[in-house]
This record gives sequence, structure tokens and C-alpha cells, in this order.
Amino acid sequence: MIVTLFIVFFLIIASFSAFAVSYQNMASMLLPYEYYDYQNMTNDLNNFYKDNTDIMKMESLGKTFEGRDIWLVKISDNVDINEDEPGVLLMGAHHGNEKPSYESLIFFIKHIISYYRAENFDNDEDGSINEDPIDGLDNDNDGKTDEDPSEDRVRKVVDETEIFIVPMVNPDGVEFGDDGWRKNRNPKEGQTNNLGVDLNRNYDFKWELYDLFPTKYGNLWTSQPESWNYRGEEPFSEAETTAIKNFVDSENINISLSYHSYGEFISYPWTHTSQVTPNENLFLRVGEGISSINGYELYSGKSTYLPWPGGTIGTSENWLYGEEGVLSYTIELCRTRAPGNSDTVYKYCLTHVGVNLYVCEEASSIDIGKVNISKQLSLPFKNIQCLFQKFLNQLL
Ligand SMILES: [Ca+2]
Ligand SMILES: [Ca+2]
Ligand SMILES: [Ca+2]
Ligand SMILES: [Ca+2]
Ligand SMILES: [Zn+2]
Repeated sequence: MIVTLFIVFFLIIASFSAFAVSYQNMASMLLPYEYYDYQNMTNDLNNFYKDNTDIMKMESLGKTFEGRDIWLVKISDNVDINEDEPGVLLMGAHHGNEKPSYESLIFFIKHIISYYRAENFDNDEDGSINEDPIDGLDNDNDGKTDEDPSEDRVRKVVDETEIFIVPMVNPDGVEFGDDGWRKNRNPKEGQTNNLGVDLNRNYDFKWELYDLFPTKYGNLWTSQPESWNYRGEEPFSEAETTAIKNFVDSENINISLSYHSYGEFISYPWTHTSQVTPNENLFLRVGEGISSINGYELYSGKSTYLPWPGGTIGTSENWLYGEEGVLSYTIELCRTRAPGNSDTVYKYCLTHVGVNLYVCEEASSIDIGKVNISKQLSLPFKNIQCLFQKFLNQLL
């Protein structure tokens, strides 16, 4: 009898707590996540800056077509001085309709400024301090993952790295319509609808391949002014890409992450060919490190993702690596373009705090310098170029 009563009592408690959990989940599902817009981001960044002038700096890299500032946030100790520390560049919202890409970076800035000032703290109140840092693992086997991030880790990264963050490369795109707009809003000849340029096709690296091999590189598509992937009339025709270029030219950047959404994968150069770069091993090592934190698939140049249909030209990754010697990755966040569930967004943001801290920690071990791209042409491609040259010589 007593046993039966006990079981009944236990079942009541169990079902009640199950109800409580599902009720909580329901409640958070009913509250759609509210993403930043440009003005709220600008206001918040300004406020963070006012309270953290010793480790944070904010400046405009230039104005967009519609007159918005492209904000750059620098985070480092002695932030006004250009110190001899490895440089990390984090970018979001090349595509304005990919909201998690900037949201996660604003979240990262908040995390940094709050943890930098905090004593080492037992965030989950389990009696031990910093036992479960953000690395995608349940380090203390308590069934929760990354629940006690390390304050010291943030301090070390801020003190030893120069972190540059451009959360919204394309604020005009972010602001257009309810869901944002992939391209910028700079109207081009031949556009009555679908205004603007796909900024992640506007960087200068082997731009001419489109013209040489139009079918292989999807020329018809990216050269169509009204396509979603329109690359613009020439490399760096756009204020946003030019702003990024001028900035990168003026700084020593070792590694960069460009956030997009969606797909939950990581990719890196080359984006225009299935050939690997001379730094494939380094790309793989750091890429696998990132993948171990966020659990995303790592696509190397040889994977099935590329080429489509012959690869993508004009990406920031190709230019950053091929022209600027930066170890550059794209991270496609999330399973949908802009998840509406607050818990889901929070998880993506927190996980990528771990990813960003990790690349900062790796930055000092990465210095690839200028890449000699002439060595990077594939054999068949060299032959084609050779033939093309012969053909030109005959004409001349
Ligand atoms: Ca802690
Ligand atoms: Ca703890
Ligand atoms: Ca844990
Ligand atoms: Ca952990
Ligand atoms: Zn994108």
C-alpha cells in the first residue's frame, strides 16, 4: 500500500514537472525572437562604447548608398594603440536578410564587455568555477553544455588580440522590408526590380574568369542585374566592399570569419575551384577546431558543395585569402534563415561566442602572408590559359 502510494505520488510529481517543462517551452515558442535593427544596434553599440572606452572603439568605415554608417567595433586592451598583436576580423550581414549573422556578433560584443570586467564566477551555481567553458562539450558531465564560461579566457583574448567586428556590412539590406534584403540597395543599370548588388560577389579575385568561362562560372546569372547574385559592373563597385577593402588594407589581419545564414556549415577558399590552396592543412586544422565547437560540417574545396556550377567568384573569402593573406572562413549559421525561437537564437549566439574566442586564440599561430596565386591554377586550367594566350598572340 505504502509502495503504491509512493508510486502514485512520484507519478504526480513527474507529470507535474513534465508539464512545467513543456509549458516553459511553449511559452518561449510563443515569444518570437526580436532581432536587432540598424538603429537599435547603433544605439546599443554607442552605449557599450561609452562604458568601455578602455577596451572598445567604434568608428564608421564609410557610408552606404542610403547614407548609413558601416560600423566597425575594435576590441582590445590599449584599444587606441595599434599594438603588435594578431588581428581577427569578424563580419556579419553581407546579405541583409541573414539576421543571425549580425545578431551573433552583437551578442559576442556584449559577452566580451560583461565577462572582461567580471571576477571568475560560478555561472551555474554548482559550486565549481569555470568548469564548463564554451567549447561545445559538456566538460563536467552534468548533462548541460557550456554552462560556466570562463571570465579569464575573455580577458586573455582581449589582452592578446586585436578583434575587429563589422556586424552589419550591409545595413541598407538589413533595413529593407520586414525580412531584410540580400543585396545592397544601390540601383544599377538594367534594374527596375531587385535593386542592388550581391556584396559577396563583388570582391576582386579572378573576376575575369567569369568573362573567360561564362558558362562554367555562371556568368549569365551573376551578370544579370536583376538576379539575386548580381555581382555589379566591376570589382569593388560598392561602398560596402570598398569600405572592407580599405580597412583590411590598413590592418594586419590573420584570420577572419564571415557569418551568413543558413545551412550549418563552414567553408573556406577556394570558392571558385575544387583545387585546394597551399594552406589546406592549416585551413583544415582550424576549420576542424571550429567544427568541434559548433558541430557544423566543414566543406573543403573538394567537397560536393563546390563547384556550383563552376564555383563562386567575388566572395570575401577568396579575396581575403588570395589577395590579403588572411585565413578566411564562411560560417552559415542556423537551419533556417532567421529562426524565430528565442532559445534557438540564444544557443546559436552562445555557441559562436566559443567559436569567436577560439579563432582569437588561434590567431597568433596563423600568419600566412601573401599567397602566390599564380601557382594556384589547376593544370587543365593552365593549359586553357596557355591556349588562350596563344590565340591572343596570333591575333596580335
Ligand atoms: Ca564563469
Ligand atoms: Ca560552475
Ligand atoms: Ca556541463
Ligand atoms: Ca563546455
Ligand atoms: Zn549569405
